[in-house]
Amino acid sequence: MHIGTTLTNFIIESQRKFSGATGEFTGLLNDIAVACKKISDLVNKGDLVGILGTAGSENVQGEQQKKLDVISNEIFIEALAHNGHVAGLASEEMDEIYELPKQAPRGKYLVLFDPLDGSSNIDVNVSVGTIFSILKAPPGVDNPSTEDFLKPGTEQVAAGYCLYGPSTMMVLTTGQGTNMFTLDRDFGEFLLTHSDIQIPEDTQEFAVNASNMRFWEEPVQRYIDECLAGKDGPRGKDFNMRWIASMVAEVHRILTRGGIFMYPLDSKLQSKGQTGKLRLMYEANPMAFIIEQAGGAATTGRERILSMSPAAIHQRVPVVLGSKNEVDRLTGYHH
Ligand code: AHM
Ligand code: MG
Repeated sequence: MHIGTTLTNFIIESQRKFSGATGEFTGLLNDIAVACKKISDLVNKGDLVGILGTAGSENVQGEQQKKLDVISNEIFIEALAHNGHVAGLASEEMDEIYELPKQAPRGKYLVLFDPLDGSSNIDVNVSVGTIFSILKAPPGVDNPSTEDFLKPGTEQVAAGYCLYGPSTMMVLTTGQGTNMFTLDRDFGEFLLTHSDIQIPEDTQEFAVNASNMRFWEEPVQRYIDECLAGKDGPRGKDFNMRWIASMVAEVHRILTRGGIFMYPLDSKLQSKGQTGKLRLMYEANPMAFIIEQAGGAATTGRERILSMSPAAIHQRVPVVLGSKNEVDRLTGYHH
């Protein structure tokens, strides 16, 4: 597809190959793009429209002030629940899966999303993003159950994220490579700006929250120690480090110039009864799909993320993803 084509046109063209395509998928991605454009607009306006700050606080009229991640969640539901493209929704911001209103037409997809990932960055004007994962809904079921959402990542029909950075970008995979679109604000369309991204297999850049170092497991300690030892150590090269604390921005950097990102299991998380920091269904799975489709790898350190059998909507998993040779090395250290 030629650079500059619109997201909508790109999807229509790629759907043409499927004889059974009804246009519903195109409609769904359009709904998602609309939601992301609205969130992008709010993120850009920031303090001008009073949407920063924590939920629970009150404005001068005594009204509840909403945090941007709550508003983003509402924007997503509003954009998706009434158009007949989905049968159910699940979000980081909702404890239970979202059942569509009775009168809303049902569609054949399920969407899981993190409406605003990296929320700790909102108030300091650093990049945040939206992550989404699309699954097939069970046919003929009006109100899919939680179990219907609990499918391994290999069953994702599509996955993507929208990065609200200096420019707003949508990155999408439908299982035929990973493509990047940039929002042209003048005419409100996402335009294809990079097609078929390939992540370099090797890298000299890692991303990890190093303040957790003393809580890591031995294989992660070893891997990072070796990177830090630089040219004179076993790796024989110097490494650079980045940590934005926004997974979307981190993954975007890796797609652009390679690198390894990890949020490994650590004893601090374990002491809180957590099996990782990031969530499998709407963070790890969609990002793993995008990364694999760009030639990278994504594991928990022990197993491939996309092959995991999920047990709960908000299940947490350790995440290691990015340049293939580095992910393989760290995964090898765990075995
Ligand atoms: P969130 O969904 O509450 O925003 O948390 C997920 C984010 C990721 O984007 C990022 O990689 C990580 O949490 C940052 O964690 P930390 O605060 O330990 O740096
Ligand atoms: Mg998140």
